[in-house]
Amino acid sequence: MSMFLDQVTIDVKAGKGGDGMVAFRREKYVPDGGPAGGDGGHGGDVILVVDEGLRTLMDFRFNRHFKAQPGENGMSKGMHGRGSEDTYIKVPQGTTVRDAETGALLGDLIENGQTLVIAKGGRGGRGNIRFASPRNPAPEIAENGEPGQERKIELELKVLADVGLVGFPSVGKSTLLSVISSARPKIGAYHFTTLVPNLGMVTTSDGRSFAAADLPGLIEGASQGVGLGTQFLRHIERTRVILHVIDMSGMEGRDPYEDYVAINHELSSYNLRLLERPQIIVANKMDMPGAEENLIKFKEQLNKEKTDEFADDIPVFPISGVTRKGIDPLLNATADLLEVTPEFPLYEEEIEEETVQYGFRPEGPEFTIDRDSDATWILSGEKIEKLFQMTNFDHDETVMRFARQLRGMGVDEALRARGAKDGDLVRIGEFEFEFVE
Ligand SMILES: Nc1nc2c(ncn2[C@@H]2O[C@H](COP(=O)(O)OP(=O)(O)OP(=O)(O)O)[C@@H](O)[C@H]2O)c(=O)[nH]1
Ligand SMILES: [Mg+2]
Repeated sequence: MSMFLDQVTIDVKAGKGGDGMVAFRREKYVPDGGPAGGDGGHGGDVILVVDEGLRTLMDFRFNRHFKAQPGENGMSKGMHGRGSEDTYIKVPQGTTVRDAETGALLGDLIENGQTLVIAKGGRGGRGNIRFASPRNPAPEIAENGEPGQERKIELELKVLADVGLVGFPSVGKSTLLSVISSARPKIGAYHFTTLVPNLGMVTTSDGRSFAAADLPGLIEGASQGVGLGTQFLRHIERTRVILHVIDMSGMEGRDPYEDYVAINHELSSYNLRLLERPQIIVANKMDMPGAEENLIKFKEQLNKEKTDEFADDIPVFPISGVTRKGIDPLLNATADLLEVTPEFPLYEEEIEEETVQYGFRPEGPEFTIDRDSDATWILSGEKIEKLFQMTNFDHDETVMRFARQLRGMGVDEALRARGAKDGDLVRIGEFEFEFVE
């Protein structure tokens, strides 16, 4: 199991709004004071924020539940509850955010400090001051705070690099990165030394620079999840140029050209058009005996596979990461290719405009009616359940307001149409009441 976490689902719950208060002024010599219950404060949002100091989603290994604080309840003397602070969750640059239930893309977080609200705090319930009217100057009505939005969010990390180093395990990707940048990836004579993509800034001899990442080794079947699999192919998605590193010494007993074909096959099988990215072939380990002959054979085979005489030659750069031979021309060619290669848009789909979740989501019926085996009528639906949660059942007048709201939504009529009789039980969530015509 790799220690690298680049995809994780988290549960987030925004803060509930504070409850509105029912209170009355108590003034000397004034027998019945007016309403004085304040509003509840706003519940905290849950917000993602990019922190350039993070490189992985490791922090989420043991911590996947995030809750924002509720707003403060309204108070007497007309004082409103304080709104709660928002809860920030740090994510690395290159984090893609989706609604885990619908799969909808919510954002692609790139810039340091960039933020994205992923769960909206509930608004505070109104206190009884708000419900005063000439007809009802002393209402015993207050709203509870709106529940905070609750969501499952999927985070996926895609490394931000212009250039990706791709190839079989142990072909020398990390060695090359360590030579061309100040990155210090682990290098080893065994497969899958690299488990975490390493990122390095490269500067060419003529002063141009780009970001390069060595990616964990790919093997046949990677696109189907074999080896470290697709998990790492997705990091190539953001790169514009692929350096296809090949062990030209054949020291592990594989044929360099077959390696080349196999890796390209994996790139094409992964459904993200990775082969559309231009490649440079890096013929590595040229310091080894036999490498020169293998390179000649490799180029012959490469030419044979050319579709026609007008097809572009794929550039091949012989190098040795160990002796640092051939590095300069490779880097200059890479910078040249970057200059003429556009970005490949990662998402063709639109990022979903976050509609503010105040009030009620328009989709879906306002309520549904079912009948339980014990003949109780069951009311459900997002709007009706939220209305229920925002009702303060301590005050009869508030309960009556709830009944009026249900009538206004057409609940009474619908129940009657389904055959509900006086005295039948009706249930919303855990709460039961009698149906009265
Ligand atoms: N002779 C020779 N050996 C090299 C060269 N480049 C890398 N090696 C050796 O090849 C082995 C693998 O090198 P790495 O750089 O770790 O290879 P990698 O492609 O990053 O491997 P994974 O991370 O496992 O996919 C190490 O023992 C390196 O010393 C080279 O140019 N010449
Ligand atoms: Mg490596």
